[in-house]
Amino acid sequence: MKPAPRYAALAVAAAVLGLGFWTRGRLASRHGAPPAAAGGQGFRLTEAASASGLGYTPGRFAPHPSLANLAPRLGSLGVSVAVVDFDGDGWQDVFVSDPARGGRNRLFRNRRDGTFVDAAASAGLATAAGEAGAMRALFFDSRNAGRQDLLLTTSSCAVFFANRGDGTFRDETARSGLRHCGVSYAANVLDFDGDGRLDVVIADYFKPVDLARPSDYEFMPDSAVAARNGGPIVVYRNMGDGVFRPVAGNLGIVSRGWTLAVGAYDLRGTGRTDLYFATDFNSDQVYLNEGGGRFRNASRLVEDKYSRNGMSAEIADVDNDGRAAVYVTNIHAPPYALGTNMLWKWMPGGLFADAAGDLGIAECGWSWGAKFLDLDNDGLQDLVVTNGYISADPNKDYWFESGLMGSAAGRVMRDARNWPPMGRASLAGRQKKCVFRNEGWRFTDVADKTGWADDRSDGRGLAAIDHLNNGSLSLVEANEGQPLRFYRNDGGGSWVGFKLVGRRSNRDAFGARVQVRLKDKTLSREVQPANGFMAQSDGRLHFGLGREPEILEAVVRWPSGTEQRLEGLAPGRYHLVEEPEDPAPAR
Ligand SMILES: [Ca+2]
Ligand SMILES: [Ca+2]
Ligand SMILES: [Ca+2]
Repeated sequence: MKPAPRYAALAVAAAVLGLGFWTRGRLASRHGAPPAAAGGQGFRLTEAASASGLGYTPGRFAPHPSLANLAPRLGSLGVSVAVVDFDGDGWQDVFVSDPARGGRNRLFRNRRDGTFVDAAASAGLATAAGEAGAMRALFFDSRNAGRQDLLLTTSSCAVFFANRGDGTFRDETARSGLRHCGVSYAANVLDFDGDGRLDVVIADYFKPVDLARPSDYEFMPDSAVAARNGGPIVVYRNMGDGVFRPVAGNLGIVSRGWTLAVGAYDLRGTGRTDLYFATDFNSDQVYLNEGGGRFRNASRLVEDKYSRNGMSAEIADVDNDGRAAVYVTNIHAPPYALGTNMLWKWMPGGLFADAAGDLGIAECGWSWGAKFLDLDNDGLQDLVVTNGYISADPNKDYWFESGLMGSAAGRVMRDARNWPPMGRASLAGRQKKCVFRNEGWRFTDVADKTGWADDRSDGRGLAAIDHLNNGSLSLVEANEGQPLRFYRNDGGGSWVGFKLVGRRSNRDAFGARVQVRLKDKTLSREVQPANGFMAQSDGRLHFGLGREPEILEAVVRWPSGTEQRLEGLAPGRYHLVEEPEDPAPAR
């Protein structure tokens, strides 16, 4: 079993280094400050997919018949969800990929009345993946033109669709240079060289293999805990005008494969975007941005003996101290899998410390997507985690066979033909989701008091959306081969939001940070909507204001280094903030 002293050892190390290990919350509890509105009422979240026009059951990816023994597993990932305002009308829409080969994606257009209607066919995205299965969707403004383009990975090669600006898209895959071939569940963007153009990171899970027409069967991991035989991580530089090229030297990023999520965020307060790779069958990888296009491999700082199945990298300042932490989901299923979800925070002494256990968010079964968002607008970001792997016959499970192959490792494990047939067996199916309410010093799971209480889906991506532009964040949950779920948030409370438009920086403002100063605290968020697992959220920044709705000021730190102060901000609305054209001194 997992030894408890690890947290203690970290705490001691932190104390020795004088770091104050998550002191804000701890001091509050030690001094008896009452946690804000503890437990109790839960959130006002109602499942409303069908009622909202989001009723949709995506298909499953089916591998070649020669891989029938592993078909449930090889078809267990692929669905993704992306919130995007694709037609630029100021209302957030929802794209959902269909992993079935030759399947039809959905693009739910927001009808501005709480309902959606599918517009994928008229937009030209329904069959964007062609005969392949559609997987990770990533929308961004590749030309700084005010239009959201789509990078879509597939079971074969990625495709890139440019937004024409009239609600339709055209296939520019060949011209873009983004015809990346491989099975990729993970992709993100960052402007690594600070030229104002968003660059792309695509990370493959498997080594190059066509699961629909395999010529090589030795593509499974060769170890359950130290596999290095997966696919590459590739960084593509945006050359301008919608053209991308692989970066020479790949920023020094070494591929081990089996990446399931790319998290991007300024983890150290340097003003630069760092990269976190949630990694299956090994420990995670983290690369710190040293500026000038140089990244430092700091992966040894996030090693954990048991948590070797990183699925999602969701990043936020959860304790309102101005510094972000990376929440990585994992597999917690004793006695089979002893991993826990991690919350890695950069400490001033130059190490990452995990506080997931102390905060009560370490365990949520076989976890996939996770999302931080302030569901009740109390100024504290809450956390929703979805989970569950394969729900088939409830009386059969595949744990024994899975463990057997893991202990065999090596050549036996990596040859797909050696794996015992899964048949109708389940593996960690029908799990209860976690809705963690941030109490200020600890999180409490209130799923039972919400519409999530009965959700036993095979959950994958989780995306936040303010579909009514009223400051209440709802959630879309994509489930593998199962109906989409839409958790409508009918809560209220005071809030403020921002839509940032970069001028010298990338127009989407990826990497921009906003700090909102209130009387009793300062809230901090970064524009990074594509973190997490197989999901992209509303790209605007949303802040619940709690009981102190008076905003003293807000400070925007643009990726260009420009700082912009905003005063006299009214709560209860989104503010459009454009980056000043004239470079102002950073500070
Ligand atoms: Ca729209
Ligand atoms: Ca760039
Ligand atoms: Ca909250």
